[in-house]
Amino acid sequence: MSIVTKSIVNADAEARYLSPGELDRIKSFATGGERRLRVAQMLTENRERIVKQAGDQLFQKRPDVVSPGGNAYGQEMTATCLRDMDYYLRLVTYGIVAGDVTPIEEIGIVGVREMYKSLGTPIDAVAEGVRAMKNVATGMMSAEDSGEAGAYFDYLVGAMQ
Ligand SMILES: CCC1=C(C)/C(=C/C2=NC(=C\c3[nH]c(/C=C4\NC(=O)[C@H](C)[C@H]4CC)c(C)c3CCC(=O)O)/C(CCC(=O)O)=C2C)NC1=O
Repeated sequence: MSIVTKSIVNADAEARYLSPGELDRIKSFATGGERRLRVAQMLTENRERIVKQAGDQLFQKRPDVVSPGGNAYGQEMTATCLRDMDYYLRLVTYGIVAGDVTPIEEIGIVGVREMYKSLGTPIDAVAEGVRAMKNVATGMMSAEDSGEAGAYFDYLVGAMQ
């Protein structure tokens, strides 16, 4: 839910107008809108390159996951692993557009530990892959934009610890 929807739901539950504080937060959400959309667009346009380069970095750091017996061993499993990274990059763009981590949390974090455990996927290596995507993606951005985007990658990494 975006801050706009959330504020309206809260205010209406109490049958009141939006408070000055809520209007202030909505104002800064609106003011930052252009930047957030620019960042999300940039990530969307460069998704293949970001996932590919970050995947290379991950497999260099964690050769165990792509070695025999590793969870991402073999062409098909490696492709599935890169697909998961692409899923998380997509969720980051949702968070940036919404200005809120809730969509990332609801789609990609709730239950993720149990899911990866049952798949035999080392979640710390998934977090490493997200960290690599952050490095590749923010390396392509201005300092201001990378601050905006970095926070959402950091949220994911933190939630996977
Ligand atoms: C958008 C929300 C969403 C997420 C997050 C998601 C993840 C997800 N990853 C899966 C598998 C997988 N995920 C990985 C990923 C990896 N293995 C590693 O060692 C690496 C560390 C890592 C890549 C960074 C692999 C290899 C599989 C296949 C495992 C298997 O089939 O045994 C599966 C099992 C079903 C399938 O293969 O599609 C799901 C549901 N699905 C979703 O809908």
